[in-house]
Amino acid sequence: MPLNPDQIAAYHRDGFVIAPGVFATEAAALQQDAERLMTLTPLMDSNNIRCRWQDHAETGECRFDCFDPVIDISPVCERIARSPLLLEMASQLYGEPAHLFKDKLIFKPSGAKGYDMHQDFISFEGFPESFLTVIVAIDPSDASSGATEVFPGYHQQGYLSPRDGMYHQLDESKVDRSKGVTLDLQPGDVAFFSGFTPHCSAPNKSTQSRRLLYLSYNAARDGGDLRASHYEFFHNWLQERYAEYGKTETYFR
Ligand SMILES: O=C(O)CCC(=O)C(=O)O
Repeated sequence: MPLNPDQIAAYHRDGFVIAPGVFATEAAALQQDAERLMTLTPLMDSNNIRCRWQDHAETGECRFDCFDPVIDISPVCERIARSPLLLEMASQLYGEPAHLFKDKLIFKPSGAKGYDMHQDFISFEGFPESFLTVIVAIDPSDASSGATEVFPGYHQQGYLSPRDGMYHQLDESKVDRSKGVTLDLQPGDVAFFSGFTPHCSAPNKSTQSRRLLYLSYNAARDGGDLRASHYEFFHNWLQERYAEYGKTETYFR
């Protein structure tokens, strides 16, 4: 079930496209494995740079939010991330082979804050311009559960923040908020969006977690298989950023 020509054209025009039901038969296995991942409490340590944390939108309580990477601790996520079908779909968007670059599972528990406006591209040396992300929905994702909201067409302008090797939120004045499209997804649906597509998300106001698997790819022309070198660079970079705030005991496990 690869992408059809209309979906490929929509991706290039809008910077995103939804493909419903691609992993409908894997959704239950994904949900089960996401439950198991939440039992890996020894990994959930604020010094473990595999973990990301997010505040509760109302109480301010800081809670576990994300494993990045995830495929090395989840066989189901790895099977999907490296599935010939997903690689073929990403290749269709590139017009050449695609390589897995990055993988994370965002749990977004009930009440978790959203994400500010940003583009996923980050100007690390050698970071692929062809970076694109595939969301594989594990739970229903909609406006009430804090779905990702994308802003069509802006990807054509490229990176809209300084190329200084740092992470930047996107200056809100660069994006018309009224143009946002909520990625309404059911378990097993997938959405593709460009690394240059501005996006954000609202808090999860539902009573359930909103779990999404985020898989990012690059085109072969951008350096081939960069996943291992990306994580090596990214982990060093993260540890340097933490150290700037006096957090020097970090590790990856
Ligand atoms: O999961 C969300 O709510 C948004 C995540 C996101 O934008 C990101 O990880 O780049």
